[in-house]
Amino acid sequence: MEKPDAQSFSYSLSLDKNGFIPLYYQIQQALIEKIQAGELAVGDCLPSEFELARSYQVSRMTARQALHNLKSRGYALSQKGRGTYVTRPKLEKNIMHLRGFTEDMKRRGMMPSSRLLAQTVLLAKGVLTEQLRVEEGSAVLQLRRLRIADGTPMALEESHIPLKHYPGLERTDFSSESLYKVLRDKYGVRAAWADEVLEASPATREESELLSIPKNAIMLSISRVIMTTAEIPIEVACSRYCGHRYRASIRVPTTTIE
Ligand code: 16G
Repeated sequence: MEKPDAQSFSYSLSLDKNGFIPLYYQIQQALIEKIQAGELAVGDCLPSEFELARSYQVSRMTARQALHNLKSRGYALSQKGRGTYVTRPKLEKNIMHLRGFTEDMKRRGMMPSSRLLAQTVLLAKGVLTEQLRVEEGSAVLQLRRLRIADGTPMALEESHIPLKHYPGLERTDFSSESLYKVLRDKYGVRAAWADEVLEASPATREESELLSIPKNAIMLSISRVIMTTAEIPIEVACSRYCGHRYRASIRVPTTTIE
């Protein structure tokens, strides 16, 4: 089937201008339906604010709101010189689950892979010794990986793992192996809990190049220390996800309502 481009596409859907549903919402939903039906594919250009306003006979502010909502829901991204184009809807990461990237992607039916940027043995110092609860100078494996799903770069991850508890781990080929699978299968380690900090910050130049996103695009950063049931730190990590590809979710357990 031939795919229409933004210019030739017919945006002639008639809006219900007298009903209760806001016009921007009707436009936004019409565009989402076209994306979900495959009429607009990932990478396709969306009509500009001006084009939308003209086709639907609405104000530019209404058109802007529709495009803004598509972007914040992860269906589109704007880039200088390229306009607004369709992206994959955001993946929702349940931060209550201590799943590794490989397992998480497989459960979503996606094919995980990694590009290994660094795999080095460091000698622990400073704050790392406190986080990993090891002595100064203790050997620590440092991993930097670009995490990819179905060929799309999703995140940049840096992990530090104390080799004192996992001797020989540094000889694993982490361009193809899952860290959590190796720790579980070879060392019998299971994660019990983690302390996590979530933060938003702009992408650095290196990140924007590696993740193919605009410079300064918003990143969702999750830093964590993950522990065993015996309270031994397994990993100190920082995962930097593309903000337009990920969002975090959590189920808040019952507590006293105050
Ligand atoms: C997740 C972890 C990361 C860990 C990786 C292991 C978060 C925020 N980060 O991405 O710390 O290193 O999984 O993945 O959950 P792997 O088992 O595929 O190597």
